[in-house]
Amino acid sequence: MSMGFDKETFKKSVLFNMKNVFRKTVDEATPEQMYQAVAYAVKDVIIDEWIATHKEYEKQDVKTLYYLSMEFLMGRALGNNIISIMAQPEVKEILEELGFDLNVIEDQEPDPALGNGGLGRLAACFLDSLATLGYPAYGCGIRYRYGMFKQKIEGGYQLEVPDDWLKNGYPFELRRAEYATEVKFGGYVNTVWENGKERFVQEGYQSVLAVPYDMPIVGYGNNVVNTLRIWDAQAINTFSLDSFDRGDYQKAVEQENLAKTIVEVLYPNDNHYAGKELRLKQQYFFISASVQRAVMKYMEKHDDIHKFYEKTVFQLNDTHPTVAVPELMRILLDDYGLSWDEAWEITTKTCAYTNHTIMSEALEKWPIELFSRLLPRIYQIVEEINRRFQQKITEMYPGNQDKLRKMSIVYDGQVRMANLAILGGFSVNGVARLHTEILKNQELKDFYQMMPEKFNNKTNGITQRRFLLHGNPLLAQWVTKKIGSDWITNLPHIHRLAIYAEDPRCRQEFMDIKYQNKVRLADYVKEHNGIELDPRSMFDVQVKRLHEYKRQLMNILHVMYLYNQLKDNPNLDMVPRTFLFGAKAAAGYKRAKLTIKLINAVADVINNDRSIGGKIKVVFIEDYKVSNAEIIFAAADVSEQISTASKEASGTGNMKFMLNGALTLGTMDGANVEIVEEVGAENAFIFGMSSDEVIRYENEGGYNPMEIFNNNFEIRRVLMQLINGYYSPQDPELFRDIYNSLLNTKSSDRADTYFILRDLPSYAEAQRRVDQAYRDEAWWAKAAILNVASSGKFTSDRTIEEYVKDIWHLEKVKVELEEEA
Ligand code: RUG
Repeated sequence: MSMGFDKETFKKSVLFNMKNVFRKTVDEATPEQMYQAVAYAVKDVIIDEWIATHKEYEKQDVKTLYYLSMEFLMGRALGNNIISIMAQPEVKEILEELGFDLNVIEDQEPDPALGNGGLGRLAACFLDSLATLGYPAYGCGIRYRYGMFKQKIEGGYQLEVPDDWLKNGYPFELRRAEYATEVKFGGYVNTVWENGKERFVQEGYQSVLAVPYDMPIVGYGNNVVNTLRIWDAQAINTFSLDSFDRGDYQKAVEQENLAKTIVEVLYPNDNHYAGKELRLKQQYFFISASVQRAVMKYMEKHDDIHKFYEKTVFQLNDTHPTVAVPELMRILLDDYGLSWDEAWEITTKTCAYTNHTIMSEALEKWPIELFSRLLPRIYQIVEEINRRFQQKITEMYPGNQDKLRKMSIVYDGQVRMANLAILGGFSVNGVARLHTEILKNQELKDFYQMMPEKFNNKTNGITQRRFLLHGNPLLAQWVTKKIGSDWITNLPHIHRLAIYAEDPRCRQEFMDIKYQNKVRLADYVKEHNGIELDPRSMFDVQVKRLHEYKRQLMNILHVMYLYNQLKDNPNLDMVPRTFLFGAKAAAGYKRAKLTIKLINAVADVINNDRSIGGKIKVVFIEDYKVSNAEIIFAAADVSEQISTASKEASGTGNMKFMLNGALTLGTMDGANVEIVEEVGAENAFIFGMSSDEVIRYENEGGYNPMEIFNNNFEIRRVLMQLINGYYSPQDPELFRDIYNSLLNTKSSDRADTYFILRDLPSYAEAQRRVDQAYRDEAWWAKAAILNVASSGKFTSDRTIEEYVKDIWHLEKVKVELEEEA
């Protein structure tokens, strides 16, 4: 139990909140009101630790990490915070005494879904690990009024429903009006002469007030509470008659509108750059506010801005926060009057960049016209950075136009954010070993050749505290019973489980837990989707964002193939299997949305066909999000990680499945490579082309899916079913686009861009191995336990320690709470 926690005080605090916030007694309260009352009581406990942590940071004058990210996919806070203050049994008891069930109360909390997928969830796991390890850090982001949309499935189609997560207020946040900061857009740059020096001033601009809201990030059992600071926008001049009189009416209205729209909504694109002006406004908005605040905070305690980097590090989570580079330059040049060289040295010693993708469609390239109009002074600085860099390229590679073309920051009418991020910082990292190698040898080869010392790998990780301790309590208790609780803060200790993989009784216990978790998921799906699942069937799961490169299409094509086999031979000997899908598609991504429709259409046909004796079931779980993900991982037997090799930078879902004892069915892509290395290829099912093969085909051509279509009857039959109305009798043409994407060069640059048909036979073969293996329950249980036991490397605690050692150079801080008098 946490030092600051006292059961009686806590109970009183819940009752007090109920009375003061809702004017109710406990027996009149709804579960939602109870959730709020408990959440405020938890915040009460946390707040002392939060204050103590920041006091300690100030006292020790620590170096601080600012993790700059457009996305933080936090998931619910209440359950996690109760676990972190180590008061779960007590809070559960108190609630029972008051007639409530903690699970039901936790379910009242909206998922703060300020992120799309892996990138935002990684940021959330990192914050958890930073606090648990005791490192001084802020997460800096945007307080989107609407987070990731809620997904409804109607008639098999995805519908997007706004996520009004702040509707009832959010108990854990604190508004910090005292740190509000002005952010300027547009206008023009004027030059003024001051003391014989040229100074640049932005004039005629519009501005908004960035107002921070702080959320506590509670370390596990160590009294450390860090901060996620998300910025809201407010109009600076609220509309007034005064301004009307002065003729500023138009401007006042515009500023009001700007503030309203800027934080309105999270762009729901994962791994895709849409080039929208509002998105660039969002980026500059939260970056300018965060960087200004970081400089101000530093200057409150120090007098020499030249040493800023000794106390501050900015980690850029992908290119989205890259304007931090020219923004810091602007502050140093214009506000502190530093020379270019001084400012550049400080900036490049402060910033570091993480690359999360090689997908070219995700590369941010802003048109100069837009960039310079919105951020005139920032653009001037970017131009100067570019001019100096081009000079350096020319010196190093005289006459080499190719280098200039590839490496310039401003080129061909565009500002290339990745190039700016690489040049503007001291570190560039990929997120899994394979991914970093591809960056060095392919995508960023020219930069690697010029500045090899910047490049490093940091294989992603996940927090075991959310994805095992909180998400899978039965397995967590079992693990603790076997090996003690060290794994909670030291996941590699989980390796001690390996010996239990040999013990038949332990195997049985493990499978019983898996079964109970499958029942829990079945209950969830029944309640939320109205579909019955058979927990005795094998649960084969693919949950992640919907994207062509992730190849949900290959999965469903294989289900169609399997169904044909069963129709040909109803006595086919196969283990009953439930294929579960969960995925949101970006609202504008037509083919992804059509794939969701296809999955649901196939589900409709198969689930209603009694002739196959329930051997296959297909289920699309609506609204995949962090809170139901925890339930899904715990219940999975098979983890589908089937991206086209080279395309998934790392993946982190793969790690969450492994930690929960699912076996990976996957390609040699992203972190799958390292997962297989840890657990052994014999305890996973690997198939498909290697990344080298994929890259070779991409560079040299030579893949013709038509050949597969012509020569493989089974595949041809499946593809024909896409266009003969087999799954869409009302509209046989419905899936034509998917058919075309696989076979018809006209519909995309290259038919079957993601090598789905090419990998399908090898995938089907791997699926047959899965089927065979599952029949041997003892073997399966052993392999599953070994997966759990081998997951130690994939804790985000390890990832954070590596960032600290190689990039951030932070010191651990201990926080002691003063005993209350
Ligand atoms: O697609 C990548 C995942 O492979 C990776 O695990 C995750 C965290 O590093 O980031 C995902 N990602 C990449 N999300 N957006 C991007 C590009 O902006």
